[in-house]
Amino acid sequence: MKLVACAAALVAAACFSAPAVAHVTFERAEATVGAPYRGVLRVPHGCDGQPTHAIRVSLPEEIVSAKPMPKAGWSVATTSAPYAKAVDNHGRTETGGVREIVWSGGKLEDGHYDEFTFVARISPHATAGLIHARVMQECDGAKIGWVEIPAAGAARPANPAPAIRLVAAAAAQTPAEASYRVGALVVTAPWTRATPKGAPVAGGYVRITNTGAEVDRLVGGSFEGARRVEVHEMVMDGSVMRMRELRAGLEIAPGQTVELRPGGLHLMFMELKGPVVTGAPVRGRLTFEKAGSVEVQFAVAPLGATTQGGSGGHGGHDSHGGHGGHGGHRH
Ligand SMILES: [Cu+2]
Repeated sequence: MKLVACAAALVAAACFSAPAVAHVTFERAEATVGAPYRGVLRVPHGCDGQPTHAIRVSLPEEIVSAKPMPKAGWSVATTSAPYAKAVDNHGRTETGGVREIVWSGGKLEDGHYDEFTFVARISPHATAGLIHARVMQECDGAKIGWVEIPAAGAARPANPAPAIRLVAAAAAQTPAEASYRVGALVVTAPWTRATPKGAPVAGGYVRITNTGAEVDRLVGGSFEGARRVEVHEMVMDGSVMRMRELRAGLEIAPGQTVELRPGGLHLMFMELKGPVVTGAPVRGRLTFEKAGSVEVQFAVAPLGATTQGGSGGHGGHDSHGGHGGHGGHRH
């Protein structure tokens, strides 16, 4: 296609003198990598006084899973092409999708304003920074190409392509694993999960590796906001899984890593004074028979999470195995 960017002298003059608001721009100029994005293109005027009959948008590779919103009085058409990199869309792999959207056949008077909308997602492969969608505005016998992408540090061009600033998703998805050392023991990623209001207990999870030559035992600890801490195991009682206190502590043999996790061995924080809140780490302590005691911080995953990363928050994956939730635990 031949782009006629401000071809007529009159149009060029208009373009150079036009304030920023008179450009075709996105209503939302910021988006998050991997997140949904609603693109609303604002068209504030025609071309050289002529009414607009078509808006043609070329999407950059960072914008995926796009769907145009139909518009009364306009027909909408799309052109699809493969993506440079396939993306996952709710469990389905998409290898390609809409790359160009054209609204045409309508009439937007030069003195009027209108919006052209699509929904999409920002590719998880995208990196933070500016991206641009090239837009062709087509009128009777004239066109404006909103296609110019400014070089870094350069002045704003006469006909800038609408830009979106991509920001990285919060890095909180997979928190770095905390690690503590006490004697020959390495204590990794202590965590717990948020409790409902009024819950009397919470479970604590952690990995413990014995790098020494002697057996040690986890015998207890402390948890800010709980009266005491017990070490529990899960045992079968007939066909029902129940938890039981390990009064002699939990053995950690030399060279062994023991994992405390939901549905298995765990710490039990007894007689909570208040709810445990997602994202607000809680200070505590783990106590071992030989190595002594170590101060730790328990990360707090959402209610019902089955891993520290917080997956399983949708429910259904919880491997409580008849546990009935810690709230129903009797002592
Ligand atoms: Cu328990």
